Amino acid sequence: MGILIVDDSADARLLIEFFLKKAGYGDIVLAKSAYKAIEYLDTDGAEEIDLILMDIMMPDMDGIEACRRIRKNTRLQDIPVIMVTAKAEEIDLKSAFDAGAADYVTKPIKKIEFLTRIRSVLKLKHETDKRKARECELLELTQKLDRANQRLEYLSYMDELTDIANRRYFKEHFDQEWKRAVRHSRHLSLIMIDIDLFKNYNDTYGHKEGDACLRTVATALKHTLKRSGDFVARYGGEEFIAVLPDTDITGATVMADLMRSGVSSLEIEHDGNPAVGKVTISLGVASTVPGSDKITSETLVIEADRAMYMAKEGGRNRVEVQRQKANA
Ligand code: GH3
Ligand code: MG
Ligand code: MG
Repeated sequence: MGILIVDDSADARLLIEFFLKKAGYGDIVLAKSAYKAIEYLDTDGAEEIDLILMDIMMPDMDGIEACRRIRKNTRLQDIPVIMVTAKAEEIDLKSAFDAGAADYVTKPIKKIEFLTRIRSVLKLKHETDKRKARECELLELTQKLDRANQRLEYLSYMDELTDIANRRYFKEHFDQEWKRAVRHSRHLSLIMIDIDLFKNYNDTYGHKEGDACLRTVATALKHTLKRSGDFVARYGGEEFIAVLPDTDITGATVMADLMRSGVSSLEIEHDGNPAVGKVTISLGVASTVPGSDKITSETLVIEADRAMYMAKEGGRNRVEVQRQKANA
């Protein structure tokens, strides 16, 4: 617990130091002018000093001006200042409190009163420090909690196995894109993607290999999408879905075929897919200009799904497009 004594009189400094040492305060720093005191506080004193005893009448800078400067300095403003003043200076008390002094003692110093005032100011400072530390802790905890919540929120939108968006994320994203497309009368396309004969893959290579395969396929699909607005999610077990804004059926079909050839070129062995002996996908494409016809966001998903089943029926490892609508 450090106490800084600021007094231009060497005798006064020594006397105050003597009282304090006798009362058990060991950490005492002496300054013979306000400038010296502020210089010390500005360098390394800010952390070490818990109380300043400041003489009012000093040449160069008086104690009141010094106190004002300390109060304005954000690093020092929590250190209480007790003014030490001669009786004749009582007129200065108002300006001392206006300058931010915590208390005052009069010279000649009466030991009991002096030590009592010091003790109570230090107690208050200690309590304020504790409260501030608790506030800091609380702030840190709140920030930690915020970060944890953000992470949880992120995780609740991601598929744990493949680390791409999950179905919940797809629904929210697709809904937003649908509304945006309605507002701007722009095309919106969906691609439904399903791994071919994946049950056989699990049966042949085991569930763990199956999981690894899902991850590889998900990554390949994600990397095929180049535009920043493009989006792919895991829709179910071995099903994925891509949302392509501002993309018509022709553009979406090109993307779907890039996905198909991308997965095929991974050359993942799949003996249970006898036609080609490797992992392939079947894809269904559906597209509309939302709001321009009777198609809803739900029916567009159904159409993409239907097209995907047509691809299965047509022999798998292919892209099928929704049946042309009358008004398309
Ligand atoms: P099709 O070409 O007609 O789509 O045949 P399929 O075997 O892929 O279709 P089916 O729906 O019969 O089987 C899907 C399989 O996907 C069954 C299931 O065990 C597997 N599967 C679904 N989710 C996961 C998963 O998270 N991990 C693994 N390893 N397999 C999964
Ligand atoms: Mg399948
Ligand atoms: Mg399936």
